[in-house]
Amino acid sequence: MTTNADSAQTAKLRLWYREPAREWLEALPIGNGRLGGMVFGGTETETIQLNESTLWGGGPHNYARPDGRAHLDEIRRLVFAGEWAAAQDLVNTEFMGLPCGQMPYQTVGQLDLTLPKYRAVTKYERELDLDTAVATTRYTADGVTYTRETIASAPNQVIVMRLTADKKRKVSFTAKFATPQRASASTYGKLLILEGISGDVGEIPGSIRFTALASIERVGGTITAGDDSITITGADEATIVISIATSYVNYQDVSGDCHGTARAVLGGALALGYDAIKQAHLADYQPLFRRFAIDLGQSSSAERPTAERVASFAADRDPSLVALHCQFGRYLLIACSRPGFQPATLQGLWNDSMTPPWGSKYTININTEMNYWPAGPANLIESYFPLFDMIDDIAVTGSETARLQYGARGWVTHHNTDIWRGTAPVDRCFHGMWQCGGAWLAKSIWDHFEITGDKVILERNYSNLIGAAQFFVDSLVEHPERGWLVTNPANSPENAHHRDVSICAGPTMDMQIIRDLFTAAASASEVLGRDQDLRDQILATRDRLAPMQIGAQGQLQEWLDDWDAVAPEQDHRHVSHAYGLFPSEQITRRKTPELFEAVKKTLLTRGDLSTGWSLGWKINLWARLEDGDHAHKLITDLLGPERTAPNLFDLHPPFQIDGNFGATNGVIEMLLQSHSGELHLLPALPSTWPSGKVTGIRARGGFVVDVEWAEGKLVKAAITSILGNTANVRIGDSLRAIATTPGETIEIEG
Ligand code: FUC
Repeated sequence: MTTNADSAQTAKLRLWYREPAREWLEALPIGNGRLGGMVFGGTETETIQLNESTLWGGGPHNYARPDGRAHLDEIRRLVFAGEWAAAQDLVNTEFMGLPCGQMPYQTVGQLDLTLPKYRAVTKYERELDLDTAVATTRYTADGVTYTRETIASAPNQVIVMRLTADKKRKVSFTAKFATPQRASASTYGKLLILEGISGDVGEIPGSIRFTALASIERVGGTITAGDDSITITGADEATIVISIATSYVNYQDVSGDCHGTARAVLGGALALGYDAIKQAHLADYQPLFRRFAIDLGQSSSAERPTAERVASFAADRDPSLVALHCQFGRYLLIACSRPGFQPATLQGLWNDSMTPPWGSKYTININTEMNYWPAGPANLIESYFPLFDMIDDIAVTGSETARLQYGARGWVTHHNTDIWRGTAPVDRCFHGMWQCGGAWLAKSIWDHFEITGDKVILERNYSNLIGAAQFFVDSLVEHPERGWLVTNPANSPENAHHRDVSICAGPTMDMQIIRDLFTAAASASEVLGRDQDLRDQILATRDRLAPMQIGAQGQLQEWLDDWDAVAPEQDHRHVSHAYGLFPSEQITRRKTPELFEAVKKTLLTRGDLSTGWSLGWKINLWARLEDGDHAHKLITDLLGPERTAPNLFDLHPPFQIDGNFGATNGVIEMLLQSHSGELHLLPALPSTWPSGKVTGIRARGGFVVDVEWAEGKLVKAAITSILGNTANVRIGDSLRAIATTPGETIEIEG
């Protein structure tokens, strides 16, 4: 077995269409971690909608509520007394951030090309090749075949479109920027220039300046520049090189030289030319993408255009669409989470609006964490780095919030953050009064270590992990009747336990997340030989957390009290307390069989159908329940046109990228699980994928795993050990411990 995809398979790894995109959710995404483009591929006009990851509304701002601490004791008293409406009112008036909403990620605008009017267009096709990360549009018009290739280059930090024709002097167009931002467009020689400043948000003025440049290069023909447009006529070929920069330096500093940076980056790219930029792009991208390959079997539908395959997925159950969708998630993660830049937002990197849904921010009571679920298993571990950089910032702003609002050391972040690194509770108490956002993010530092064993990275992030734990050591309160240590005020994300109130103390998910955080922080302190006293304190505090409880219906209780049967929304999209089953391993089939049955009961009561990300989570949950057919049923719910756009973007609706990433990981979780110290091969194989092969899954404990199966049974597996740990390999009920040395590959026959 090889860890590289074979070419026969990668040839089919593309999204493709027989018509240009009429709307944004039909356009094809490209990205280099900082610049994003949505390519429409028209024949009369071409549009690339453009993003730069640091272009956000508003300006540097600290949202912490300076006098929040003064009201905390009374809020806590009301919560423990069961006076939820009063507690919620008090949080809304005295404890929410200032202002109590955060600021949105915004579009740069778009580059539009007006093309000649052709009499007849035939043989139209556009595609996004996932193996090369090149978007191509090709058609024949009036006897000439035109080709446009567009790439977002990470090494050169530009978006480049090359336009060619199979006859000389046939490339003609007029190019122009358009934007909803406050901006001005101009030209300078062969350069289109767009300069502007990001949007105001309430009282907070837009403060991020940006410069977008498009240099129009041509071979042959003529060029003429207007005030804000450039026209190429009768060229043999043309290349448009787009460079965009903003003045964002960090969450406190927006004084960067966007014009100088955009020009310098453009100059570097122009010196290379298209062929060299493309070669560097492939040399950079392909080693990342090709670390992992997946073949779940073929069907005749595989030859059809992508949107048709989505439309008929429920009938076809085409396994190759599942594999494509899984790989598309990996493509998107490479495109929107590159070291040195911003983490993936609710829309990754792609947003055409000034006021996108939920601000296209970071919702951290599930959505941002879900974005990073595949980072390890899908073998893109460096995708975590932008998240770790963001944690560096919110550990600082969050320590201010911890001090001012809770009188606690360490740091806290509630259910959202933005580019200004807001950490106070925002929106309404019902949604925002949740203390565990930073805790869940900090846990990813340990997830990275469990996959890689990399102590240097652990050391770099250690103080953030330990600081997240310190906050809860200081701020948990004793439950007056039960004696457990609990969060208060809290909510079980966004779910009402009684009509219109979510506020409570110690919901199950909080306890699970904090238990994981404490375990991670204590383990990290042990691995690095630091902070023994604090470690002892963390572990002693962990032992006093409220336990998971089974309620009257045999379900896993969502709250400390057994309110599940009276909660108004029985099918609520958040399945927060199932965190213990996935992503956590606090509930497993073999270690905690009663809780395992209880969480299954909870999921059955909640039902399957929900928003895209909720389905993405449930695929992983049913994989952990080792029920492959149920997990596949959820894939079917997700991959139909109601939850998957023609361009395979996940629909909440509207578009929200978490469901893409959740599903990518869910498919992997069906084929290999690594938790509880085991490598479990084919834990949840559905009957629809009788034969297949996956290569390059990264597993906890430091392994890379390839698995091949036929007739629903393991044929062989290859486990490469990176760290030399013992591989405890589970196949069904059998468990085998295999000693390994670093670099060794062990082969297992079915
Ligand atoms: C959470 C979810 C919503 C949505 C939003 C961005 O608040 O409850 O469904 O995904 O995040």
